[in-house]
Amino acid sequence: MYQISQPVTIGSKPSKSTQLRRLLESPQLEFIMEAHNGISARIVEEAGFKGIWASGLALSAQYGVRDNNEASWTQIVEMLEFMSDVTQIPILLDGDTGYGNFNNMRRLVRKLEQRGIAGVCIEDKLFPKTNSFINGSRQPLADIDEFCGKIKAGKDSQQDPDFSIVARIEALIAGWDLSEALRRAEAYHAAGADAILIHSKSSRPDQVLEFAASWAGRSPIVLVPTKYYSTPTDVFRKAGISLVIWANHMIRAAVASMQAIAREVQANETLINIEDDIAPVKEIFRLQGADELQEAEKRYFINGRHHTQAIVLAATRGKEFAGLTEDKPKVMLPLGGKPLLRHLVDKFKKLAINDITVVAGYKAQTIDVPGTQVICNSKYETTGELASLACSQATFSDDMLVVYGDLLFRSYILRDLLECPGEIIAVVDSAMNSKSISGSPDYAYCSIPDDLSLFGQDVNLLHISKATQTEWGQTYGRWIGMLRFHGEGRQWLDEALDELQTQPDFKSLGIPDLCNYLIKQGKPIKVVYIRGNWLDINSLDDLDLAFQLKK
Ligand code: SPV
Ligand code: MG
Repeated sequence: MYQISQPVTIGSKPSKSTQLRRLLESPQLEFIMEAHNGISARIVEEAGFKGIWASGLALSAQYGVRDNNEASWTQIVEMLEFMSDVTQIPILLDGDTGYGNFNNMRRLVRKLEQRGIAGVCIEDKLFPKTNSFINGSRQPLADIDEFCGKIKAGKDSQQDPDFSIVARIEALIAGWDLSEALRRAEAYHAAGADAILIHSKSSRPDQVLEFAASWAGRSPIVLVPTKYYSTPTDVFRKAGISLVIWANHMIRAAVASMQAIAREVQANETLINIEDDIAPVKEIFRLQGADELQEAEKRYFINGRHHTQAIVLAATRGKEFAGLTEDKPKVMLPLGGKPLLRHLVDKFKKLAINDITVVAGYKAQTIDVPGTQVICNSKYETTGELASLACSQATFSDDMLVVYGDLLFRSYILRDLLECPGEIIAVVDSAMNSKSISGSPDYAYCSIPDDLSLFGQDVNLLHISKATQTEWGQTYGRWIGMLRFHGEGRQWLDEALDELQTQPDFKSLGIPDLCNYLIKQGKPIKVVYIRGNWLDINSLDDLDLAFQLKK
């Protein structure tokens, strides 16, 4: 009886080669399933299989070529790399005849080990081979000694003691009898094969079961019941078989499905009939691991900039526009042929800010600006800006802008804000006589006035108020309705929102109240000064003015 090998582990999980060796040597019947590319390999793993059969037939078929070594061995190994990269379970390569003589076998084993492939199965036929089910009985077998040399060369080349070489006997396929199969098995076992695959094209399992009985457990036996598929699996179990390979069922499933879908769409020139029968695009993204990438993007730089999110507050109607906002909110008023919100979103996108959440309220369903995610503050009529912001709290990221939806500004303002250091940063316009003053401005009380320097001053926001005279002294500008929360600032924001939500006046609070609260809590809000070049749209006059800022 063969020995169960000692486990070799990488971290807490056994290496792929150890996993395969354990499957071969396990006392119970094990199964591996065919896969032929990265996505099918993932599907096989997710279904719960403990290993993958990288079938020569299926790999050739997915390239659209015949199972006659028409795909080069390097093309096979290249695909194996994709399969191995996306899975944790071992891959046993159907290595045909080893793609040449003993020397090609040595190189193959080294390359497979380098790519994390757990083992290779080689068959005792001649290169270039033909699939066993095509004129099998006419296929010449390899010379036994030559094939044994190939097995030895492979075993001598492997670096990892658990890499497995399975010797596949084609004697029954080629019309020889059981004694020839056993003679070969004995020789291959003596040459160092870790398991014997006995192949058969019979529709009944008698031949392979007879082989197994005669072999009497001298080494693990592997079967490929493609032709004798109706055999109850327990029969293999009782016969002491180690491993069953479901050898080509993923490619056949894919082909049947693709043929049906292609025919249907071609015939009816519509996707309506098939949409429910195919995997949603989302499922493809999931299998590709799109979520992991999104997480990684949050952790690492994108285009040289951290992942920045924009939250646009756009819940109000804009009553001052009377009939113009009868059927849509202010942010959807057209300016130069496109909605105000579109202008704002374009500004974000220009600076690679693509994660844009709009908090809507009044006529929320009319907010239709591609590239944004719309969240609704259903209580917009009775609540204020802070309640709207809280509606989007679940989406908060570690670098986020909070911006009023009726804001128009030149791009450099956003750029300056993104370049300004600080945990919380407010944009303050120091040009108090700016034409842009309309509505009721939010005056910013700051630690020092704008010195008009090109280089960033270190300025703290002390207070925001609609009043020009307060205990804070003099205002040095006007907060434009734009804030950035960064790093710890996001945490402060979360804490402040949680706390303020417990207060009875929460419904009526605006973003300036949030700023004042944070300042009171000792959280510094830095100021980036600008001089004009922005506008909040509060009247029809503002809309006219906006044309000048549009570009
Ligand atoms: C393969 O899957 O490519 C095999 C098994 O070699 S079979 O096609 O059944 O011969
Ligand atoms: Mg094959």
